[in-house]
Amino acid sequence: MRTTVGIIGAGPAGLLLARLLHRAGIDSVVLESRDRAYVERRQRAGILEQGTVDVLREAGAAARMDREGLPHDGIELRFARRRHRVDFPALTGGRSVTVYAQTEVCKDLIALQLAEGGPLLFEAEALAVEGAESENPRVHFRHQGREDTLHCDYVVGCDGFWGVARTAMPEALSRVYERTYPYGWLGILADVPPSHDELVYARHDRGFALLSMRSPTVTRAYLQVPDGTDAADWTDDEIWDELDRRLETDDAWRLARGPVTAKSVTPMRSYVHEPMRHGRLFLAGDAAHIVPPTGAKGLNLAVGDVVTFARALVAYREKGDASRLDAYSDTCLRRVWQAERFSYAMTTMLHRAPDATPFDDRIQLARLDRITTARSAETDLAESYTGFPLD
Ligand code: RFL
Ligand code: PHB
Repeated sequence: MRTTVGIIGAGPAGLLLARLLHRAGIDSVVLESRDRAYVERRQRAGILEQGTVDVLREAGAAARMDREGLPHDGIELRFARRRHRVDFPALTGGRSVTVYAQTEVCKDLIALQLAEGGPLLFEAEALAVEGAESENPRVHFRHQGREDTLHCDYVVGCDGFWGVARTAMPEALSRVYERTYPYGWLGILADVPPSHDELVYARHDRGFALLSMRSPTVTRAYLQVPDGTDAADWTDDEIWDELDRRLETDDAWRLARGPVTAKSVTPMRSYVHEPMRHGRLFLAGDAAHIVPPTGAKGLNLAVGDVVTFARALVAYREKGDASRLDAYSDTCLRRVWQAERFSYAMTTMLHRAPDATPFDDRIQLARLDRITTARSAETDLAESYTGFPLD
């Protein structure tokens, strides 16, 4: 099998890249180790930055998002039983975000790819990438019990944190920057209308809580839990009771409860692999970097990487200008580190570490107080949350 761009992984990064290349007249093949139903059901991100929304529109992949996505002009910070709304458009000159689940973005892109694009092979597991330094890198893969080789001009590893592409980077060149956190998120989906019309990020002495949504009738919520927690250890009533405590306010606000339809625990980490390119092998999305979910940045970073790659490849093919391909890693990493900074800041401001001291608590409250009283601090949050420009 032969193609111009071999794409490993059909998460948001791989699927959007295939779509962008198809629109630019460049052929690709996507290899995905899981089956279609699994990829379409995996519960993950929920917030699309303005730039991500714009890219999906340009890619002709926004019809359902424009109908069903929920535009949000702010978030609420909750701490010390107080509520503070951060008004995005007022602070950023009109920018906002959209609530539209990653599952739906993936379903839309898969349907378009199968109808209009190049091959998208499910249950096709990449085993190894070879020849990154040569003119024709190769991906060895297994599909329907048979081993095969995909010959490419470029390989883009969009295969997530546990993928195979990153392992093809020479160890001597690789640098890893990493931090794990001593807590995770217990996430639920519930059949009940969200209790607030915007997302609520809460700092509480018992730990962080987030109230989000998937639609006007479905609530998504998260609780900070100790590392190693099993979702089955929490009954539905215990989850609602704990959300109630951590989201409490001094006013008449009340949390509505409903049947919990899904429950899972996510560990938290910050991780960056540098460089993001070696020869003709490029890494994009979670394959190269992970952020803790508190800043809602992971999916948006994945989108940024593949937009940068697609634009660079088009510039090279149309104008013979290789400078953007050469700069791929540096261009992406500048944005990645801004997202790492913001996600780390949000995480450490809102979560309570198991060894937190009264001093740490006071510093967290002072940081929140600063955001609610200094326009410069609030603007920094609003600009970071709604997203950095794509190059
Ligand atoms: P993905 O989505 O992990 O996709 C990688 C794909 O590669 C496949 N794969 C392979 N295929 C072939 N051969 C192999 N050897 C392979 N190895 C792996 C996998 O099956 C998979 O289909 O990576 P991608 O595309 O880079 O996308 C990244 C995003 O999924 C991720 O960053 C976000 O979900 C993070 N995230 C959030 N991001 C946001 O922007 N906003 C949010 O609000 C947000 N909330 C979240 C999140 C992630 C969460 N979890 C569960 C980690 C909330 C949570 C709870
Ligand atoms: C979500 O709705 O899944 C979600 C929203 C905001 C975050 C993380 C996750 O920061």
